[in-house]
Amino acid sequence: MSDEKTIFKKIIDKEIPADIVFEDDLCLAFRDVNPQAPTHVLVIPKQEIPSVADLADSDAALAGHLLLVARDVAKQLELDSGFRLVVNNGPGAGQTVDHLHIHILGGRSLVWPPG
Ligand code: DGP
Repeated sequence: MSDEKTIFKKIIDKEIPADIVFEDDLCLAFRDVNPQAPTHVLVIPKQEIPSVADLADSDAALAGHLLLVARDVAKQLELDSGFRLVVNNGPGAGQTVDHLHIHILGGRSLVWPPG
């Protein structure tokens, strides 16, 4: 991993602003700057883990926590008719920020399969 802070680490450290919808000791959820749906939120761990592929077995509780926070944020934002969780892993999957994040997408109908 490069020594340079990722943009998400700068958001965690409050060096750059973000529209935060949820925060606790372990994670942060904020609105995506380039929304792909009427509601598009990212859930990220405060711990610097670059991607799903970098999760350790010992991160199991944290990984589960992120999923439960995504559930709670979807409820908080009233995505009652449905929402999608997406985790891009690696450049081939379109990951552009090397800090693990779960996309929450909702507020429109979502087609399958995704692109
Ligand atoms: P991915 O392609 O899965 O790595 O998604 C990264 C997302 O991060 C992308 O949808 C745009 C979003 N993003 C990038 N920079 C910023 C930023 O500075 N602020 C916010 N809120 N979102 C950002």
